[in-house]
Amino acid sequence: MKQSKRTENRQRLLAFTAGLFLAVAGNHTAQAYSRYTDGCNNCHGAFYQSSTSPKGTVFPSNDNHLMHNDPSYMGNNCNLCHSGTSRTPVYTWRSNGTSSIANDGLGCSGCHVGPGLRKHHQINGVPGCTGGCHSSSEVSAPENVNPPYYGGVWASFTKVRNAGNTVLASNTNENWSVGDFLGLDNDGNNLYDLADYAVGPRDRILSSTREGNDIRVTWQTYGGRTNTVQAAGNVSGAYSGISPAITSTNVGPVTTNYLEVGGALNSRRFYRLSAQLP
Ligand code: HEC
Ligand code: HEC
Ligand code: HEC
Ligand SMILES: [Ca+2]
Ligand SMILES: [Ca+2]
Ligand SMILES: [Ca+2]
Repeated sequence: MKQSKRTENRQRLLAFTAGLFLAVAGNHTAQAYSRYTDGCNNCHGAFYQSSTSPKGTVFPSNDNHLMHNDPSYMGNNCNLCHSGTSRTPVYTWRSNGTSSIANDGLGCSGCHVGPGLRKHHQINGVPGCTGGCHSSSEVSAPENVNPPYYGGVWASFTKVRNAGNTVLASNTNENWSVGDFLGLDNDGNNLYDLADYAVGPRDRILSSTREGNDIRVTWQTYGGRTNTVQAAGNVSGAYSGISPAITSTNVGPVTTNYLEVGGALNSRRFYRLSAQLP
């Protein structure tokens, strides 16, 4: 019984052609990821009392389910995800909802909105969400748009808030895991929260300082962003890239720099930054 279920899951994974799940009602009948156990678990583990994370996330008490439902963490109402007292199956795109908003539950897609989640998988090389039901050009809402469950009429059923989280603190907004302030990449461009240009400020050059024949350019960015330093002899250009693409690590504000060897040998030098967007 267990064995055949696992084989079925593997086959569904190989047939990763339809979408992860849909955020809106309608056309839900024959999708590939109707239930969590239709294949999400192949990569993400069992969910209930499970510590598996392909992102390397550390869950409180090593339990993804607990991070989602325990009152010390997200405190999600059971029926934001569940549909009956038997607790299984769990659907990715619907649930019973809560008693006061009966039968209006969006399930996982109340927070993990379909287009953004699919794009996040795609950009990280997880194959096949697009092609069958979902187009690779489908539009996802930007990082600062809250998914349906984030507050509003759902406010008393979850503590999750603020998709474009700017607060570097645990157990608030989107940050419920251990030791990182990474929430969700809601729009699927691989830039999280402050690092996403829809949320955090633009990159800013702080200084350009002479060191002998060289110039050190120092700038303010946000962990996760990728910049290239460009230089020109005139303020209006033409600018060309002088550094490799530099990806800043960590989360939140980061100061980084690049030394242009021989930069001070130019009679005049103007610098600017370009940001690499996916
Ligand atoms: C083939 C493997 C695979 C399958 C199947 C899969 N995922 Fe993932 N998922 C990944 C990987 C890999 C990542 C992490 C990418 C990264 O490094 O951020 C990920 C990331 C995520 C994230 C984190 C998104 C974020 O914003 O950081 C969520 C939530 C998620 N998956 C949910 C699901 C759900 C729900 C399903 C089923 C509908 C599913 N996944 C199916 C491999 C998979
Ligand atoms: C974020 C969504 C979510 C919330 C909220 C949630 N659960 Fe779950 N729960 C799941 C998923 C997904 C599974 C795994 C289902 C599967 O493997 O088929 C699960 C599994 C379970 C199981 C194990 C069922 C079994 O037979 O293996 C129990 C028991 C359970 N949940 C109880 C609860 C209770 C009680 C609450 C509220 C206090 C709750 N859950 C809140 C998503 C959730
Ligand atoms: C009320 C909002 C909410 C609901 C409903 C919800 N999630 Fe989440 N989920 C989150 C947030 C926020 C995170 C990120 C927490 C963090 O990393 O700090 C997350 C993280 C995850 C991760 C961990 C990804 C990783 O490896 O880091 C998985 C997998 C996941 N959710 C799957 C599900 C599934 C499956 C369901 C439905 C059964 C579900 N979620 C329902 C808000 C929600
Ligand atoms: Ca976010
Ligand atoms: Ca996290
Ligand atoms: Ca993003």
